[in-house]
Amino acid sequence: HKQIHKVSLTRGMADVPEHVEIFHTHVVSPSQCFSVVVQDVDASASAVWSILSRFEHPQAYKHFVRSCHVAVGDGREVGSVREVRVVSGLPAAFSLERLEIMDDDRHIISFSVVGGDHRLQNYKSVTTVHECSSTEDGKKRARVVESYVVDVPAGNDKEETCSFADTIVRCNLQSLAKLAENKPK
Ligand code: A9S
Repeated sequence: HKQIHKVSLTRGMADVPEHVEIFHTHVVSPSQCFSVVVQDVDASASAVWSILSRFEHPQAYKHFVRSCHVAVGDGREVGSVREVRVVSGLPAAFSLERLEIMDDDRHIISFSVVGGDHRLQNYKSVTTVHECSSTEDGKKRARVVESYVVDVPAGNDKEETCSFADTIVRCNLQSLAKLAENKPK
Protein backbone atom coordinates (compact mmCIF):
# COMPACT_ATOMS: atom_id res chain seq x y z
CA HIS A 1 0.00 0.00 0.00
CA LYS A 2 1.49 3.28 -1.09
CA GLN A 3 1.70 6.06 1.42
CA ILE A 4 1.06 9.39 -0.27
CA HIS A 5 1.81 12.35 1.92
CA LYS A 6 1.82 16.12 1.73
CA VAL A 7 4.96 18.05 2.54
CA SER A 8 5.44 21.74 3.04
CA LEU A 9 8.92 22.57 1.80
CA THR A 10 9.02 26.02 3.32
CA ARG A 11 7.66 25.26 6.79
CA GLY A 12 9.60 27.18 9.40
CA MET A 13 11.42 29.20 6.78
CA ALA A 14 11.83 32.82 7.80
CA ASP A 15 10.13 35.52 5.77
CA VAL A 16 7.91 33.24 3.70
CA PRO A 17 4.34 34.55 3.44
CA GLU A 18 1.50 32.08 3.92
CA HIS A 19 0.34 32.19 0.30
CA VAL A 20 3.88 31.27 -0.77
CA GLU A 21 4.07 28.38 1.70
CA ILE A 22 0.81 26.95 0.33
CA PHE A 23 2.25 26.76 -3.18
CA HIS A 24 5.33 24.91 -1.93
CA THR A 25 3.23 22.20 -0.34
CA HIS A 26 3.39 19.11 -2.53
CA VAL A 27 1.86 15.69 -2.68
CA VAL A 28 4.71 13.17 -2.66
CA SER A 29 4.65 9.41 -3.15
CA PRO A 30 7.25 7.00 -1.68
CA SER A 31 8.95 6.59 -5.05
CA GLN A 32 9.54 10.34 -5.36
CA CYS A 33 11.96 12.82 -3.89
CA PHE A 34 11.56 16.55 -3.30
CA SER A 35 13.62 19.57 -2.45
CA VAL A 36 13.63 23.35 -2.29
CA VAL A 37 16.20 25.96 -3.31
CA VAL A 38 16.08 29.57 -2.10
CA GLN A 39 17.82 32.46 -3.82
CA ASP A 40 17.88 36.05 -2.62
CA VAL A 41 18.13 38.71 -5.30
CA ASP A 42 19.26 42.30 -4.99
CA ALA A 43 16.44 43.56 -7.20
CA SER A 44 12.71 44.11 -7.04
CA ALA A 45 10.34 41.16 -7.21
CA SER A 46 8.86 42.55 -10.42
CA ALA A 47 12.30 42.74 -12.07
CA VAL A 48 12.84 39.06 -11.23
CA TRP A 49 9.32 38.15 -12.31
CA SER A 50 9.73 39.76 -15.72
CA ILE A 51 12.51 37.26 -16.50
CA LEU A 52 11.03 34.26 -14.70
CA SER A 53 7.54 34.60 -16.15
CA ARG A 54 8.60 34.06 -19.77
CA PHE A 55 7.58 30.41 -20.05
CA GLU A 56 8.41 30.50 -23.77
CA HIS A 57 11.95 31.76 -23.17
CA PRO A 58 13.64 29.79 -20.34
CA GLN A 59 17.03 30.14 -22.04
CA ALA A 60 17.11 33.74 -20.80
CA TYR A 61 18.44 32.42 -17.49
CA LYS A 62 18.66 28.61 -17.81
CA HIS A 63 22.07 28.06 -19.33
CA PHE A 64 21.42 24.36 -19.94
CA VAL A 65 18.69 25.28 -22.40
CA ARG A 66 19.81 25.55 -26.02
CA SER A 67 16.45 26.43 -27.53
CA CYS A 68 12.76 26.40 -26.75
CA HIS A 69 9.59 26.47 -28.75
CA VAL A 70 5.98 26.45 -27.71
CA ALA A 71 4.24 23.35 -29.09
CA VAL A 72 0.80 23.83 -27.50
CA GLY A 73 -0.96 27.05 -26.47
CA ASP A 74 0.36 30.60 -26.42
CA GLY A 75 2.96 30.15 -23.69
CA ARG A 76 0.91 32.22 -21.24
CA GLU A 77 -2.17 30.12 -20.66
CA VAL A 78 -2.14 27.10 -18.38
CA GLY A 79 -1.83 23.94 -20.47
CA SER A 80 0.71 25.46 -22.85
CA VAL A 81 3.52 23.01 -23.62
CA ARG A 82 7.09 23.98 -24.47
CA GLU A 83 9.74 21.80 -26.06
CA VAL A 84 13.08 22.54 -24.50
CA ARG A 85 16.31 21.40 -26.19
CA VAL A 86 19.28 21.18 -23.89
CA VAL A 87 22.97 21.78 -24.46
CA SER A 88 25.23 18.82 -25.14
CA GLY A 89 27.01 17.20 -22.25
CA LEU A 90 23.83 16.56 -20.28
CA PRO A 91 22.27 13.08 -20.13
CA ALA A 92 19.34 14.31 -22.23
CA ALA A 93 18.48 16.10 -25.45
CA PHE A 94 15.01 17.46 -24.85
CA SER A 95 12.18 17.92 -22.40
CA LEU A 96 8.47 18.57 -22.87
CA GLU A 97 7.07 20.84 -20.19
CA ARG A 98 3.50 21.89 -19.43
CA LEU A 99 2.62 25.21 -17.83
CA GLU A 100 0.67 24.50 -14.64
CA ILE A 101 0.46 27.87 -12.87
CA MET A 102 1.00 31.40 -14.18
CA ASP A 103 0.03 33.93 -11.52
CA ASP A 104 1.16 37.43 -12.49
CA ASP A 105 -0.30 39.06 -9.39
CA ARG A 106 1.29 36.79 -6.84
CA HIS A 107 4.40 35.95 -8.91
CA ILE A 108 3.99 32.19 -9.06
CA ILE A 109 4.93 29.96 -11.99
CA SER A 110 4.85 26.19 -12.19
CA PHE A 111 5.53 23.58 -14.84
CA SER A 112 5.49 19.82 -15.02
CA VAL A 113 7.53 17.54 -17.24
CA VAL A 114 5.26 15.60 -19.59
CA GLY A 115 7.88 14.01 -21.83
CA GLY A 116 11.47 13.95 -22.99
CA ASP A 117 14.41 11.58 -23.23
CA HIS A 118 15.78 12.31 -19.77
CA ARG A 119 15.50 10.56 -16.41
CA LEU A 120 13.58 13.19 -14.45
CA GLN A 121 10.13 11.73 -15.06
CA ASN A 122 7.15 13.50 -13.52
CA TYR A 123 9.34 16.41 -12.49
CA LYS A 124 7.15 19.25 -11.26
CA SER A 125 8.37 22.54 -9.91
CA VAL A 126 6.84 25.66 -8.41
CA THR A 127 8.75 28.93 -8.35
CA THR A 128 7.66 31.98 -6.38
CA VAL A 129 9.10 35.46 -5.97
CA HIS A 130 8.24 37.70 -3.06
CA GLU A 131 9.57 40.92 -1.64
CA CYS A 132 11.41 40.48 1.64
CA SER A 133 13.57 42.78 3.69
CA SER A 134 17.04 41.82 4.72
CA THR A 135 17.69 41.81 8.47
CA GLU A 136 21.10 43.49 8.09
CA ASP A 137 20.27 46.75 6.34
CA GLY A 138 16.49 46.67 6.15
CA LYS A 139 16.70 47.02 2.37
CA LYS A 140 14.01 45.39 0.27
CA ARG A 141 15.04 42.39 -1.73
CA ALA A 142 13.36 39.66 -3.70
CA ARG A 143 13.41 36.09 -2.50
CA VAL A 144 12.95 33.34 -5.06
CA VAL A 145 11.82 29.97 -3.77
CA GLU A 146 11.79 26.96 -6.10
CA SER A 147 10.52 23.61 -4.92
CA TYR A 148 10.09 20.40 -6.88
CA VAL A 149 8.97 16.81 -6.74
CA VAL A 150 10.30 14.12 -9.09
CA ASP A 151 10.22 10.34 -9.55
CA VAL A 152 13.38 8.58 -8.42
CA PRO A 153 14.60 6.70 -11.50
CA ALA A 154 15.41 2.99 -11.34
CA GLY A 155 19.04 2.53 -10.37
CA ASN A 156 19.28 5.79 -8.43
CA ASP A 157 18.36 6.73 -4.88
CA LYS A 158 16.60 9.83 -3.58
CA GLU A 159 19.79 11.54 -2.55
CA GLU A 160 21.42 11.16 -5.99
CA THR A 161 18.29 12.31 -7.79
CA CYS A 162 17.81 15.39 -5.64
CA SER A 163 21.46 16.38 -5.72
CA PHE A 164 21.39 16.26 -9.54
CA ALA A 165 18.21 18.35 -9.76
CA ASP A 166 19.31 20.72 -6.96
CA THR A 167 22.51 21.48 -8.86
CA ILE A 168 20.58 22.48 -11.97
CA VAL A 169 18.01 24.52 -10.03
CA ARG A 170 20.75 26.30 -8.06
CA CYS A 171 22.58 27.21 -11.28
CA ASN A 172 19.36 28.49 -12.81
CA LEU A 173 18.48 30.66 -9.83
CA GLN A 174 21.98 32.09 -9.52
CA SER A 175 21.88 33.06 -13.15
CA LEU A 176 18.38 34.52 -12.74
CA ALA A 177 19.67 36.63 -9.83
CA LYS A 178 22.64 37.95 -11.79
CA LEU A 179 20.42 38.85 -14.70
CA ALA A 180 17.89 40.67 -12.52
CA GLU A 181 20.72 42.48 -10.74
CA ASN A 182 22.17 43.52 -14.11
CA LYS A 183 25.46 41.84 -13.43
CA PRO A 184 27.53 40.22 -16.16
CA LYS A 185 27.57 36.40 -16.30
O1 A9S B 1 14.62 23.25 -15.85
C1 A9S B 1 14.41 23.30 -14.64
O2 A9S B 1 13.75 24.22 -14.16
C2 A9S B 1 14.98 22.29 -13.72
C3 A9S B 1 15.52 21.08 -14.02
C4 A9S B 1 16.04 20.21 -12.91
C5 A9S B 1 15.60 20.61 -15.38
C6 A9S B 1 16.21 19.52 -15.80
C7 A9S B 1 16.22 19.01 -17.21
O3 A9S B 1 15.60 19.95 -18.07
C8 A9S B 1 17.63 18.76 -17.77
C9 A9S B 1 18.50 20.00 -17.64
C10 A9S B 1 17.52 18.34 -19.23
C11 A9S B 1 18.29 17.63 -17.03
C12 A9S B 1 15.41 17.77 -17.18
C13 A9S B 1 13.92 17.87 -17.16
C14 A9S B 1 16.05 16.55 -17.10
C15 A9S B 1 17.47 16.41 -17.04
O4 A9S B 1 18.01 15.33 -17.00
